[in-house]
Amino acid sequence: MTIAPAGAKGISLPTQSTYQNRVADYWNAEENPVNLELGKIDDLYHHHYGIGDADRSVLDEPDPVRRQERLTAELHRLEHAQAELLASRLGPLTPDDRVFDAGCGRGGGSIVANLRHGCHADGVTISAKQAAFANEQARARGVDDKVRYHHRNMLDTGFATGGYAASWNNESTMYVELDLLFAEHARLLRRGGRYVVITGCYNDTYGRASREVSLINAHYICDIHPRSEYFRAMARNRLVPVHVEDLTATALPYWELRQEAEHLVTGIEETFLDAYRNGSFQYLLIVADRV
Ligand code: SAH
Ligand code: GPP
Ligand code: MG
Repeated sequence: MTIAPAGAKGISLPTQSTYQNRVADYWNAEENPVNLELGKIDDLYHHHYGIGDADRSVLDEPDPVRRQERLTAELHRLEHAQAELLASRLGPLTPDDRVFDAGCGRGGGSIVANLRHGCHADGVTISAKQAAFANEQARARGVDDKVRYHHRNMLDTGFATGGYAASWNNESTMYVELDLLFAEHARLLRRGGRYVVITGCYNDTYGRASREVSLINAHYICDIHPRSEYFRAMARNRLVPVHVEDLTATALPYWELRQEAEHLVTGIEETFLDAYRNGSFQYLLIVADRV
């Protein structure tokens, strides 16, 4: 890997790949109402999908403005439920503990972890704009002493070895090579630390990546891994699963409702529904111990 000098202190950082530059461009430019309008509700900005049963009665709301508001709020509730599920799996944590949020987006996940556990959090995103936005949110909430966001590569964070009690990826593994990613988590986690991932993966029993999986890859500029690769790469990197859950069925109501939200749709909704329904794509939770 080429090493480029990184400024006055003479620290060397690995050069970001052309692919990673394109991913950063996507997230620096991203302003979808489905993310910003939901986040505005309670200043928890999520870039993941939702889980659980949807209250579809919002669709029957007669007042058109109120209908939009209720749809937005219901989608946010489902996304928030996913963030809570992940945070609930981070294990017992104390306010002195530190957690690592790999691919943190606009920062909602780290805030949810801090609210639940009182812990310190370091979020990392390849987008400078997201890191600045998330730090501003932490400041506004008054938690910037404990929750910090960094414009860095999650494969090479520069954070302290063994300094973390828990770490996670919430819908951010499809941007990186899993061996490199899990090696960095294993380095950062202390022994007995907890790693959690929620991700979309392609289903090995279907065969290779389906048309729908390829369309999702093109839409987000990502590269969805097969399910099997998660377990192989974890085993190679001292991460031992303690809990695995197929969230596919519980992920469907979110997409069915989102498809009805004309003020929020991005055009990828039908593809997700097809991908889940034809069995080529799965929504997965894996909880692992760092041994
Ligand atoms: N986990 C967040 C955001 C998921 S969106 C949430 O649940 O809300 C995917 C995120 O991965 C984006 O923030 C993007 O910037 C980040 N990302 C992609 N590749 C990355 C890399 N190599 N290093 C750090 N962040 C990366
Ligand atoms: C983030 O959500 C989307 C991803 C990280 C990429 C792909 C995820 C998979 C599970 C395949 P977002 O909230 O930014 O997306 P949207 O704008 O569609 O809501
Ligand atoms: Mg979204």
